[in-house]
Amino acid sequence: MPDADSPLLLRAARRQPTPVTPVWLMRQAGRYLPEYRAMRERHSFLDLCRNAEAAAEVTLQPVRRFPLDAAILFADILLILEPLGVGLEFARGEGPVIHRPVRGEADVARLKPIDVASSVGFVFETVRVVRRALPAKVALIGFAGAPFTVASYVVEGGASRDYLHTKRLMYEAPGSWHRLLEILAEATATYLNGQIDAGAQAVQLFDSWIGTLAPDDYRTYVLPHTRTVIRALRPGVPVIHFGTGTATLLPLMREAGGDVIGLDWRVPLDAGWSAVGHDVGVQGNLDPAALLARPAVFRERVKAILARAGGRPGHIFNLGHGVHQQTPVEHVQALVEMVHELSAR
Ligand code: 1CP
Repeated sequence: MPDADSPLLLRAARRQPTPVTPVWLMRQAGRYLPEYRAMRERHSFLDLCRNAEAAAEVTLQPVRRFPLDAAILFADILLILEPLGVGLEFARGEGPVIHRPVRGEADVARLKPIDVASSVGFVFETVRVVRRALPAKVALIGFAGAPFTVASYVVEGGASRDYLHTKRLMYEAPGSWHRLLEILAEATATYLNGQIDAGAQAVQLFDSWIGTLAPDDYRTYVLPHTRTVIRALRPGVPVIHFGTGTATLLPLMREAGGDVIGLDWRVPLDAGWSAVGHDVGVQGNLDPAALLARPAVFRERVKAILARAGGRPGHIFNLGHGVHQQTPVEHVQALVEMVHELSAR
């Protein structure tokens, strides 16, 4: 497709000029939307993910309401863990639980190989269904968890605050740690390439919890594996590399790879962009909590973020992390419209 006809999000990811700044929101499909809650009354979360028609419907819900520049596939970063044999469950109201966490060398040695095509093939079907239904100007973003963030669930058994089991394995049994991350990196690359082959036009790698690490540990225990994933991806498809709490990690994340680095709200966008270098794009970075305030209040913050981007090609507007469940739907509507209005050039 000639660049002038390609979706704004893809042009911005390639650092080409766009008439307005493209915008999408992490967790734009989800519990703040009444139509999502209605679907969840009839299906469990895993059923929604496994049923391509239902997952496609949820993916499209926010795109029907708001003038978004991208849809993000409805799935989860942990789906890829089902075949590992660790006992993944999305418990009601509690988030993900892993019943047999991987804590030591023997646990790593016991892991089953991940056969991506047979275990998460339904995700590729969702991508095909969504792409057929989506207007040409709206890009479809595929995604996966980065090896560290996915490993943190495998080792902790669920969400965590201090990542103590994860860090103990990493420091005490580095051979097993690297083996675990190699298994995840290989499966993740296959998984993302499968999404790309099915029609995903860009992919985001979520390293949401990487901010718990100091830069030296990131360099030693994580960077090589994230780099393996990114280098294995089909050329020409933009990669967005996102994490939170990353102010001190940004140059290393950039070294690991990505055409666009996702910034959380704790770093001023211009400082973050300087830290990663202006030869990559940036995505972000409104505090998702700002959407709980009136639109007139967050409008000033949107203006400030756009001012920090300075009209430079390569900015994709997003929140600094996912939409909170308590967010009023009208505020999301106002945000998406406001980004286009205030960034028109
Ligand atoms: O109860 C429900 O309805 C399920 C809640 C839910 C949803 C809507 C979960 C369980 N996952 C999802 C969808 C999801 N997860 C998407 C869909 C697309 C979109 O953004 O609209 C995406 C991209 C994810 C990715 C994901 N899952 C991440 C990385 C992004 C992030 O938020 O940092 C992580 C860490 C997960 C794990 C996970 N899955 C579900 C929950 C509640 C969590 C987080 C748990 C925790 O805090 O550790």
